[in-house]
Amino acid sequence: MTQPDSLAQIGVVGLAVMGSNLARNFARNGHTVAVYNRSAGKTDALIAEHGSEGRFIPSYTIEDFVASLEKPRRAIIMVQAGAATDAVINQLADAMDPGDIIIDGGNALYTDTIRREKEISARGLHFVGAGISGGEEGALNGPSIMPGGPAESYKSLGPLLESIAAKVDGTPCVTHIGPDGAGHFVKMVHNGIEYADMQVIGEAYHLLRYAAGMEPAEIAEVFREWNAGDLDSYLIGITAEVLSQVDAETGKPLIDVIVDEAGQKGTGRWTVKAALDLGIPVTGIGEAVFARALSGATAQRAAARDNLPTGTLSTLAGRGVDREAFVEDVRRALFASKLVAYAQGFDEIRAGSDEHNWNVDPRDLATIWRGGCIIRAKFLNRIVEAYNENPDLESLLLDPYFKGELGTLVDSWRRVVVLATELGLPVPVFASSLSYYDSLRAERLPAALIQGQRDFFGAHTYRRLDREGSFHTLWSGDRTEVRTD
Ligand code: NBP
Repeated sequence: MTQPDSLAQIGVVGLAVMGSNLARNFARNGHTVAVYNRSAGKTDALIAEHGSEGRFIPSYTIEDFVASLEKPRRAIIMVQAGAATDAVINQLADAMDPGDIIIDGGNALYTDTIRREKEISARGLHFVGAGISGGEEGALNGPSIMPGGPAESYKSLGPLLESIAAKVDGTPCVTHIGPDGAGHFVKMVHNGIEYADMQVIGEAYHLLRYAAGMEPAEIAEVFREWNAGDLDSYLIGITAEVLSQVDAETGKPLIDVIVDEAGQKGTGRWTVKAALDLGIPVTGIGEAVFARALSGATAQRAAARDNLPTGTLSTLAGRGVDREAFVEDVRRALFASKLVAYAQGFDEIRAGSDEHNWNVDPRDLATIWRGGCIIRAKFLNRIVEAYNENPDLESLLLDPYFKGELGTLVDSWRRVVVLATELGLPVPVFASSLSYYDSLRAERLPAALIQGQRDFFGAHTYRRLDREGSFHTLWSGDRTEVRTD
């Protein structure tokens, strides 16, 4: 179908920081971009400040916006998640024709995306829930994009998204993830992993600062060194930057003037809630979410500070620990805990994919997370290799490479958790990840006792190691065993 040159290949609705940067990214990559925002001010500001970066078609009504798009129309919504997104979807759907594609690039809850896809496809339109990671910088210079929705829409949308996505070794950090809510589910778990990754870095910093007594600038150097090895990642890199920063007003390290209460917008919490429903232990992500919640429990923390008994505490010197060796132990504990968080996140993605028949390929995720997104890291290449070698890997931890790594990390990991405990320093993700690891490899778990207790008070029955069937002991009778199935 021939169409006037003046029409736009893609449109963006919502021109706050994410939407305007995404629109600029499309324009800089040679596409004509239709732009619309509920209030005219943001549209005018985008055109006034960045109109020279490419071809933009500004509109001031949703109808004009839709009319400025070539067919099949492709419009990306970048507005506040929730009710605002629903409102814009409906306005677009009313103005569009069958076959057009509505893309929600916001941080939607995947169950909302599943619902929206049903509603929109019933109207003959395509709906794509696309997770976009990388914050405002990524939106402008190359994000990692996780589109769900019908595979058919990716044919029309994919090349456009590939042109603006981050590239690693020439491969764009975008691919079709799976139907309906798959893209937003995967983005949600990405954010959950990000929570755990940030928390383990925080725990490492805390130990170097308060166990080893190092200054922020020294610790920044340690993180710079770590960033040249296995831990090479965006988050380790920005940690060194934050720790090097000096507050202009007080001359103190910036970290020492920042209030120690971590905010959260909800995607970590969603990851844990979804994991609970799927029955997948994402202990690292869970502890990271709880650690943020605890940091914000200001009244409780104030009441407990200097008030709760500590027991006998030790120091690094008191334990005869060499500082240099300790720093290396902390690096290894960080890496091991990070491996657990990723393994758990990939477990959740597999479970979500199975539950919803999405057929998500874990290799795709590790590939598109190598660039553009917040958890981009060198070791994602290893995850791709692990799943290439064995797509049905029971756990990432069981991949021969990671298993070998864990062999070199585990003694340090144990020493760090013991030391932190003896020094009274909290390491919730280091410790819970180690417990997860020990639970996973244990010959026996206390779950047998729990089954006994459940049978005692609720006749919930148990299975036996030595024969098939379900059994119940007549606890309040003569305590003989009966078969119940
Ligand atoms: P915000 O989440 O701050 O949303 C502001 C935008 O939503 C404005 O364009 C605003 O229009 C529009 N809007 C609202 Br609020 N209610 C509306 C309604 N009823 N109808 C139409 N438009 C409405 O913007 P953002 O920080 O750029 O994020 C956009 C999306 O991207 C969100 O879903 C966010 O979760 C997601 N995201 C953000 C980041 C990030 O780093 N910030 C990263 C990844 C994903 P107005 O100008 O008329 O008020």
